[in-house]
Amino acid sequence: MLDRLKELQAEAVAEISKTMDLKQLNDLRVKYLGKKGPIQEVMKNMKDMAREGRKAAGQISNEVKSAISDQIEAKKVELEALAIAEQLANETLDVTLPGRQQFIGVSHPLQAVTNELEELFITMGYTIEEGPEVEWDHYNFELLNLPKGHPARDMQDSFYITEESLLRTHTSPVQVRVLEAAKGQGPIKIICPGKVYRRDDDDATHSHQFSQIEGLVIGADITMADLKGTLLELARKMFGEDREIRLRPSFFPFTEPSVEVDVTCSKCSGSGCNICKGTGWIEILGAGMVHPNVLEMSGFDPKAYQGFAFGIGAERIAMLKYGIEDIRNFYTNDLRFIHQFK
Ligand code: 2NL
Repeated sequence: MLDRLKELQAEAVAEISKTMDLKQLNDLRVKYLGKKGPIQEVMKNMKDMAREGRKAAGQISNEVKSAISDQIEAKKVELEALAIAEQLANETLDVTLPGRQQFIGVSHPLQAVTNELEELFITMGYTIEEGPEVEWDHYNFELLNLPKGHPARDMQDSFYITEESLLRTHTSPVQVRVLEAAKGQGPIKIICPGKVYRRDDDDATHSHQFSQIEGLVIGADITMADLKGTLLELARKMFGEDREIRLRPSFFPFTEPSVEVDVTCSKCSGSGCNICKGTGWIEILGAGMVHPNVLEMSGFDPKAYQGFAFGIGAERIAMLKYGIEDIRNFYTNDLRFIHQFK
């Protein structure tokens, strides 16, 4: 019987030393030391032995069991160390490899221009107002001194939806709605950014949808000097602190007098180049003193209140500021274009 135990021990040692994986090792533990293992089997026969012999045999069998168990433990430590070493080798990080470039979104150039202008006018005490893009003829034209039949509201130029509604052709109706809501009480200082629509054939400088930013100031003693000072701030913020502006007479149905505003060319500073076409001046927006008819129709007394208004094309400003030559670049969403304006 002792020989049989020694034999089992030798067998187990041989098998354990050969095994190379933890699962197999555990199977061997069950095989040799489990309740149905060969050692237990041998021990069952011990009950027939004499007392003295039984004691010695029990001792030996315990020694064999603990020798096998120690061997298994040692092997387990060895295999676990091997597994960790292998994992470390496989999962090595080369921290010197260059990283993958992460693309971060940027503001669309039109959004950037709008944000910059909003920021400037907020610092001057204006609030930002928005309104519907589908507008009543009443607000888009009628209350802006453009009665039915007026040449400037030609069906050719607008997207009508019904007889009385259309896609707004400017953001002025937002301002008219604010005037109306104020019920004849000033002051008012607002900026109205938004998309507007005109029936144009799209080309490098025309788009049937574009972005406008209009401003309106109403008060008891607002003059053209206030308009000029405000527009000078605007020009310097957008095109550089050393810019100058000039006002040329113009016409809009909703302002009287009306002006077109030029800024000194920031590329050649007046000496003449392709951008300013040799004149040294670039047109940036239209403006004027709010027409008394407009004030009156919206419930303001033109004897008590005056005001100025201006309209800026956001695309035009962005094109001049960033040297963009084709207005269609703003709408085709080519990321290579948009990512140039960080
Ligand atoms: C342009 C010209 C302009 C206005 C817009 C306006 C609004 C009200 C009353 C009077 Cl509620 N005027 N807006 C005034 C002058 C010019 O826009 O060429 N925009 C691109």
